[in-house]
Order: sequence, then C-alpha cells, then structure tokens
Amino acid sequence: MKKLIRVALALCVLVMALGLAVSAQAEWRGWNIHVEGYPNTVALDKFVELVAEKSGGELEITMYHSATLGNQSDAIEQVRAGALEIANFSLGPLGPVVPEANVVSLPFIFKDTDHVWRVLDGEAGDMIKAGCEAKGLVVLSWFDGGARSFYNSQGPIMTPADVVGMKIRVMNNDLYSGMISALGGNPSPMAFSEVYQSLKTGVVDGAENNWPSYESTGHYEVAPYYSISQHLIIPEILCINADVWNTLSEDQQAILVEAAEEAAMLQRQLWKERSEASRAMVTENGAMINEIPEKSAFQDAMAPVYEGFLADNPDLRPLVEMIQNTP
Ligand code: BDP
Repeated sequence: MKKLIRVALALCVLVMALGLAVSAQAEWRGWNIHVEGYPNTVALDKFVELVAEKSGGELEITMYHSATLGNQSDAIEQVRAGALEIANFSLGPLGPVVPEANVVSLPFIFKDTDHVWRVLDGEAGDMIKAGCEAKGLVVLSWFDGGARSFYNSQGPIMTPADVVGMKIRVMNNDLYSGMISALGGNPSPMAFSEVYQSLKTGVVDGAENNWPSYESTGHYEVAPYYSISQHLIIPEILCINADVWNTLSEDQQAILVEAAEEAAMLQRQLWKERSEASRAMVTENGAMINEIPEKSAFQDAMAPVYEGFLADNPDLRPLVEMIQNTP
C-alpha cells in the first residue's frame, strides 16, 4: 500500500513537472515599447498569431505593449537573462551592450533606408547578428526604425549653431550624448516614457525621433519645431533569448524565423504608411517643419564622434568601413 502511495505521489510530481514545462513554454512574454496601432505593435501581434498558427498552438507568446514591462535598457537585460523571452529593440539602446550593433548609431552612417537593408542583408548584417548572439540575443528579423530628426520647443534648427546651449534628450547611449555635445548642445539621456513630461516642463528643450514616434507620443504638442536633420537611421530587431532558442527544435526555430520575416515585411509596409500619415497629422496640428539647407555642416561636426568611437573600438573599423562602402 505504502509503495502504491509512493508511486502515486511520484506520478503526481511528474505530471506537475510536465505541466510546468509545458506552461513555461506557453508563457513566453514579449516586450514592446510602442502603443496600440503603431506599426511595430501591429506587426508584433501578427508575429504572435503566425507563430501560434504555424506551430499548431505549441509556441505561444503574450506580447506586452506600451513598455508595461519596463523601459528599454532594463528590458534588454531581462531578455538577455531570460526573464523575458521575446522583444523588439532598437539597435540604439542595444549599442552599449552589443558593440557591433553600435556602428549603426554613428550619425549619418546610412544614406537612406534602402541602404540600411542592403547593409543588413549582407556581411555587415551577419556581423551585427553574431554580436547580438554573443550577448544572448538571437535576431529573428529586422524592423524599420525610420530616420530620426531633431525637434524642440524653442525654434527651427537650421545650422549646428542653433543647437548650441540646447538641452536635448537622447536615448541611453554615449554616442548620442557625444553627438549632441559635438553640436554644442547639452545631452540628457532618459527613458522614452519620460520625454513628454520633460519637454512640457522645460526639463529639456528638445529631443529627436522619427515621424511615427514624434506623433504617437504627442511630443509635437510640446515641441512643435521639427527640423529634418535625419542624422540617424536606426534599424530595429525582433529577437529571442538565446537559451530559449537553443532548446527549440529545428522546425520550431524555422517557424519563428518565418513568422518574424513575415511580421517584418508587414512592419516595413506599415512603417511607410504611418510615417506619411504622422507627418501629415502633426502638420495639421500645428507642428512647424523645416528642411535643413546644408546638412553637411551637421555631418562635418560629427568627426569627433567617429574618431572617439574608432579609438575606443579599433576592431570595429572594418565594419564601419563595410557600411560606408556598401553602395
Ligand atoms: C523609437 C524607437 C524606440 C525607442 C524610442 C526612443 O522605436 O525603440 O525607445 O524611439 O527614442 O523610435 O527612446
């Protein structure tokens, strides 16, 4: 009888353990910084749906939008540590963790978005992927992050002299602080979620971002001067924790990559549409937009940023040159 009870108990433990294993897999959590309706958000929801569909419900993900699971720098650490499994990150805040990813944060390194895709589809993209993987993140696909321009509450920026003395919010990455300093401004690194209030209360005079984020955050309401500098074009990744990835079968891995590629194609299409719509929306709502007649003045001012980066990362010079030499 005792033996029977022991066997029954052992069986119970086994069933519970199996249950936990299954539910652990069923409970993958995904991090996203953006709000409902944003191109990335829509594409991530599609990704979740495709993964569930293609795996016959075996792989399930719950996406948490609007940074409800914390700010981006913390989320990067969480996915690396396996506390979260999936995320969409900008290569910007990833740069301090993944040196190879940081090359895209050198101002004006990309000519335009098509240039980004040519670079990422080639050897440079593979090097950035390998760099991410070495830090515990497996890249599943690339998202469009658009071109970032300056905006502020004071007046139009036409030349670098207009930035002198301005307090400008940047993402957490020394390269961006260096970029603002090189223009004579005062950089202020802070989390995305804090920018609206900081602009509103004058803690900072300005920030920089792409059209969809300028619009979706409402920053245009409190910093209506948008100056098209396009100093950064930062791609984004859809990624998964490397340990989780390594426990998956080849079929499961293929499902994730396929779903991520499809989601990326959708994101890139929606991105184009939203960029135009956002520009039109902020214009209708009072944003004052200006072109910058001589962008070369801003480009020239970036020399110390490049010099500093290459001095600190001599081994990344070939990657920088590979991007610059990609037609
Ligand atoms: C947006 C990026 C997001 C960044 C944000 C920022 O998609 O990942 O966190 O900019 O400026 O464009 O912090």
